[in-house]
Amino acid sequence: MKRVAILISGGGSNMVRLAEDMIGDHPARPVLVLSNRPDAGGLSKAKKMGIATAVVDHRDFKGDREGFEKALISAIDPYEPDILALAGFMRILTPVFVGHYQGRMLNIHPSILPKYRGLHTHARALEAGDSEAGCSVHEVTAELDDGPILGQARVEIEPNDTADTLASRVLVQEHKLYPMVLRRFAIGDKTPILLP
Ligand code: NHR
Ligand code: GAR
Repeated sequence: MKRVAILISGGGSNMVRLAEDMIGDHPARPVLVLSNRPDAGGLSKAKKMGIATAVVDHRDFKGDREGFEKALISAIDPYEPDILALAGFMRILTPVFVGHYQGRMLNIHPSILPKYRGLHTHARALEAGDSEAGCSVHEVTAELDDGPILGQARVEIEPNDTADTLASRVLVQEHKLYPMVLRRFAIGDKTPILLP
C-alpha cells in the first residue's frame, strides 16, 4: 500500500476527491494533509475524514524559502510518504524540496500545459481568445509546471465565460482527472490519460 501526503493551500476540493478515492482496492492511502496556510478550508475537511493534518506557515520564514522547505520536510517525513500530491498548493518549490522527493511528486495545474505555466491561467486563456481551456496533472520537477504530463482534460470556452465561470467548469474536470491519474501512478503507470 502506497502512502500519500497531500499538500494544499485552500479549499481542498481536489484533496477531498483524492482522499475519497483512496479506499477499498485502491493501491494507496492518504496519510497526511499539509497546508502552508493555517486558515485553509481543506484542513477541517481532512480532519473530518480522519486524516492527519499539519501546518507549516510560510509567513514564519520571510524571504527564507529553504528554511520553509526544511520545515516542510521535517513535518512530512515522519509520515513516510511514497507519493506527494500537490492539490492547489501555492508555493513555488526550490530544488531543496523537489530533490528530496524526486520522481514521487504530482501536481494538478489549471491549464492545458505547456500553455500558461504559473498563475492566473484562466484569465490568460480568455485574454488570448482561446477556444478551449483545461487542466493537467504532471510530475513536479525543479522547473515550474514543466514535468512530464500524466493526464489532461479539456473544456470548451463559452462566449460569456469569465475567469470564475471557466475555473469552476475546469475544476469539475480536475476532480475526475486527478484521482484517475493518482490511482495509476501508485502502481507505477505513467501513461498519460487524456479526457474527455
Ligand atoms: N514547484 C516546482 N519546483 N515545480 C512545480 O511544477 C511546481 C512547484 C510549486 C507549485 C503548483 C503551481 C501551479 O500548478 C506548483 C508547481 C504557485 C505558484 C506561485 O507563483 C506558481 C505555480 C504553482 C503554485 N506562487 C507564489 C510564490 O511566490 C505565491 C502565490 C501565492 O501565495 O498566492 O511561491 O500553478
Ligand atoms: C485548483 O483549480 C487547482 O488546479 C489550482 O487551484 C485550485 C485549488 O482548488 N491550482 C493552482 O492554481 C496552482 N497554482 P482546491 O483547493 O479546491 O483543490
